Amino acid sequence: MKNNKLSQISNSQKISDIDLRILKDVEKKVSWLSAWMIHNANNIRPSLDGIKVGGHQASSASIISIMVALYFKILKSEDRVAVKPHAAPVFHSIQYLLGNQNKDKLENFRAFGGAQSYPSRTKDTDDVDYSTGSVGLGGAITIFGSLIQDYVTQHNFVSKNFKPGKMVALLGDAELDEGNIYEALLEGAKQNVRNCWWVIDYNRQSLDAVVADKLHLKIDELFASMGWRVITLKYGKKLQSLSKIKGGNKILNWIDNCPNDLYSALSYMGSKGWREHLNKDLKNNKDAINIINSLSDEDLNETMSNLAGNDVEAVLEAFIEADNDDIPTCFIAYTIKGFGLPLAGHKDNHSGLMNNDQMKGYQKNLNVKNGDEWDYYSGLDSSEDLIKDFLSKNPFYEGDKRLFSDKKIYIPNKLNYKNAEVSNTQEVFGRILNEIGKEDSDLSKRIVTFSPDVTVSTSLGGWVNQKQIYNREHKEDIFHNEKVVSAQKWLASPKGQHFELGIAENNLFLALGAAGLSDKMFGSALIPIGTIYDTFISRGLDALNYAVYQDARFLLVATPSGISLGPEGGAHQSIITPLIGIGQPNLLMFEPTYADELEIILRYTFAYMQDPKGSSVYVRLSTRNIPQIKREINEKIEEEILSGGYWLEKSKNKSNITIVFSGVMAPEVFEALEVLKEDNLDVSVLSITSGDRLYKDWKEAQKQRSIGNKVLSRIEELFLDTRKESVIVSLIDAHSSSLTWIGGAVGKKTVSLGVDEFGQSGNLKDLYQHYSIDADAIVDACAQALSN
Ligand SMILES: Cc1ncc(C[n+]2csc(CCOP(=O)(O)OP(=O)(O)O)c2C)c(N)n1
Ligand SMILES: [Mg+2]
Repeated sequence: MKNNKLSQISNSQKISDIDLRILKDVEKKVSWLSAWMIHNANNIRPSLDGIKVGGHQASSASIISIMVALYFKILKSEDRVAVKPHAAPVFHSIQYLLGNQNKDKLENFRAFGGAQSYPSRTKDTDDVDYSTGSVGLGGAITIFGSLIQDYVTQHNFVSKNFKPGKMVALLGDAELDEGNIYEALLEGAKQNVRNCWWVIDYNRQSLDAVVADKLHLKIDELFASMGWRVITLKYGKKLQSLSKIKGGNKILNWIDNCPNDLYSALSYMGSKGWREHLNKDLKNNKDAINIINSLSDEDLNETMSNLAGNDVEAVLEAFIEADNDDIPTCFIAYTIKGFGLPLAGHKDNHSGLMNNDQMKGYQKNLNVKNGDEWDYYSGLDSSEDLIKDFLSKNPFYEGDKRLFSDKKIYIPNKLNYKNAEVSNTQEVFGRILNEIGKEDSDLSKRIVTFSPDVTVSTSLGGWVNQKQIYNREHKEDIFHNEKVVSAQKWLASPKGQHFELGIAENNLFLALGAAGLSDKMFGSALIPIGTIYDTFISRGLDALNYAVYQDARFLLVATPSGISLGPEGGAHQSIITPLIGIGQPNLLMFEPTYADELEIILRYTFAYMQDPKGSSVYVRLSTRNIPQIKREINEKIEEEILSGGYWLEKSKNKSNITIVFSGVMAPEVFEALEVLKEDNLDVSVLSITSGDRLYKDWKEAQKQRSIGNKVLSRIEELFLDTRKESVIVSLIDAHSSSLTWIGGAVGKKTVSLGVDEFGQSGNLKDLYQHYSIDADAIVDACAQALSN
């Protein structure tokens, strides 16, 4: 508890007594409902499987005053909040009082279809702004939410009456252990983030432990060095008043010097513990001892546990005072985990639950009548009318709904680019974007790109030269002005359309998540595109997971990929990413082979991202140049390419071997085909543009068949053109299992080729030979598949 900084709050703006009385009632009600919701789920709702339900009574109790002050007095409808995951019960209770959550959902907290364990934008129905659950991510996305808010405002994409809001993160103190927090803070500092509040529930406890002493000093310094205002809320009103009594400061000093674990333990033990320690440690100070002796057990306990973060009046005053500007602000609010509950301060309280007797005692203390557990007013001091009136004036739900939408961005029937006889998909992606950049179209204006320091090496350079880098302030390109020759013109301005991020893949996905919600958050549709090296998707995977979990819509362009990046390899070769493409919900993956496929896929993606039934899209590209095929693209071919797989080569007779491949392996497939044809084998080649889509389609077909609908999936349909006893050889520059499932889907013996070990540097010939994905390996695999 060592901290020499006193709370910064002043009493300049008073809250009316009546408002305060009602707020304390609301606080009481939220405390009760959060604890009861969890108790009901664990002890009253019948259990069918004996599995622990859980919920976090202590984490919830810790942050109630903070959330009540925010939601009932401070937040306005334009503000957006990321609530710490374990405060979901508090959030749901608040929404219940505000009429956005129903009793049924609360009774079914953590049950199927009920209120979610952790606030979920997509699964909850009570107005969650940002989904949280993986600690650190919820807080961090608010920084990017704020940057995107500035972006759409400065680009005039918002309606005339749009008001910028605060992006508020409510964080547990242990969330600050997550590295992504600092990546986000640094990016925010670079981009001059504003309108962002982080409120840290500083209960000095994580899941397992009590945190190190003096941590707040580090937090203080860190935020200050990032340009944030830091406001420490330490003493509640009762403790603040001690400073005015003789001897009171001695008690405050004692608290300042009390180690975190002792303070927590005494909060748990109550008055007896406090008295014993204070009497011993302050025995030489008569005034302090007089104060201690003058307090009843209850008053002593209340006073000593009166930290500002658990005192609605103290937090409110601080929020009101900081609410007059757009400076990013971190509030370090001292709290007690489990405040007001028998679990308070106990080091094991994270997953602790009150037992039946404790709950009964708690109910009695709060005057909630038996049978009135879900009642809005039972046990409160203020009248029903007064509370109703207070709730009806809530500034958060004043005026229109907080749900926005925007009209769709028009996507043309063709994207222009110049193809060459030999080319690679990454380069073509760059060319397509460059051409879009030249247009004065809606699409050209609404695309916003992001890259974590791989802009040029993922071929976004041309686009950025035209569209400039986005920054709130205008910044000249000094190299350009000084006439230093460079292909890049890196001018930054508020009109720019590219976010040049530092090398932090978490930030890329947080930014894409925030931008991909722009239509719903700000009523401004965007087409966010992020570029990344394919292998580094894993680096930000959890942030990607959360971005798509909240149904943010964006295009992820991952390139280069696989061992096909050749000499540049080392540890840059991606192996498992197609499996991520298949396994990750809400993310449709494509891996095109040819330039014309990529054009079709991008065009489709821009529309699919905007389709309510669509999702985000991931395209895996390559820098490997391969000969292109000349063909007229018509609607049928387009459809086939987008279906996930199509016949690139079909044997005269029904085939007895099908080579199934994805991406850049086409030249090896054709080389092997020539050899196999010499043996008079009937071989067909199936190009898989999206194993992910084919797999999903197959699963859907199974579901339909299970309810009696006679349907065939695309992959099953395709294989009708093969012989019954035919075999499959699959090939991909990625883990061999990526395409193996096809054998199971169509009931055919399959030999899978791919890269199952870490990559190596080398030329493609050596590498393909070493990993057995060259033409010889394909021919061998065919022989093997046919042999037994
Ligand atoms: C990324 C991630 N790792 C681990 C967890 C498991 N976990 C849940 S809560 C928690 C500790 C949280 O402590 P703190 O943030 O201080 O919250 P509070 O004390 O307010 O409960 C941990 C480790 C998680 N939710 N997310
Ligand atoms: Mg904590």
